[in-house]
Amino acid sequence: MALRVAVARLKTVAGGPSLLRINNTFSRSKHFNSESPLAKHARKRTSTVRLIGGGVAIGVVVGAAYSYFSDSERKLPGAIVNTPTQIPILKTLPTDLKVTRKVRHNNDEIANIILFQYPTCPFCCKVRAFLDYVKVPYDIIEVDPILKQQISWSDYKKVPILLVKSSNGYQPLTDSTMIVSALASYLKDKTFTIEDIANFYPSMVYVDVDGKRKTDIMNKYFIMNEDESEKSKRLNFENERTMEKMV
Ligand SMILES: N[C@@H](CCC(=O)N[C@@H](CS)C(=O)NCC(=O)O)C(=O)O
Repeated sequence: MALRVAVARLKTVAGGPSLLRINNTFSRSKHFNSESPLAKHARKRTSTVRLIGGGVAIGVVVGAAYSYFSDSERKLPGAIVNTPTQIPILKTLPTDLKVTRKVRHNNDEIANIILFQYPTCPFCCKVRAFLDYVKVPYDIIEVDPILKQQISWSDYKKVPILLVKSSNGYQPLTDSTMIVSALASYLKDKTFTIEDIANFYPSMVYVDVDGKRKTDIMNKYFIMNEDESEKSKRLNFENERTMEKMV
C-alpha cells in the first residue's frame, strides 16, 4: 500500500512540470492577446512616471545651464553682451500718419524731421526744447500711449522717436539724449550724413554691477566730431603751456 502511494506521488512529480509548462504557455499567450485592465493601468502609470521623470531631468539640465551662464555674466560687470547694432533706416514713410502740429520758424520752411511724442513726456519736451533752440523746423505726431499704432513700424517702443529725412529714406533716432547729441553733431559738421551720425551711437547690451542685462547708448552724452581728438590734443597742449607759465 505504502509502495503504491509512493509510486503515485512520483508520477505526479514527473507529470507536474510538463503540466505547469502547458499552463504557463497558455496564460502567457492569453496575456499577449488581451491585456487585463490591471496590467494596462500599471503600464500607463509606468509611462506617466517616465514622462514626469524625463521632464524633471530636462528642467534640471536647463536650470543648471541657465544658472551657470547668468552666474558667469554676474562675474563680468561691464561686459558687452551683444554686437552693437543700429536702428535700420526706413525706406518709405509709414502710412496713415497724422501730423498734429507743424513747428516752423519761417513760413516757407520744409520740415525734414518728424517727432513722435506724448505731449506730457519730459524726454519729448527736452527734444522739443533743443529743436526750438537750434530753430530747426519739425512735424509732431502724437502717439497713443496705449495702442502705440503710430510707432508700430518701430521695434523701439518708447518716445521720443525722431525720423530724420535723408537721401536714402528716414533715419530713426531714439533716446532723447542721443537725439540731442546726434543732431548737435550733425548741425556742427555736415560732412557726415545723418545715417553716419546714427551709426556713431550704437546700442549696447551690457552686464551692470548687479549682474543684470541693460541696453544703453554708451556715448550718448558726447557730440561726435571727426577732428575732436586733434582738438583735444591741442587743448591739452595749451593747458600744459598755461600751467608751465604759471609754475
Ligand atoms: N531714456 C529714454 C526714456 C524715454 C521714456 O522712458 N519715455 C517714456 C515716456 S515719458 C516711454 O515711452 N515709456 C514707455 C511707454 O510709455 O510705454 C529717453 O531719454 O528718451
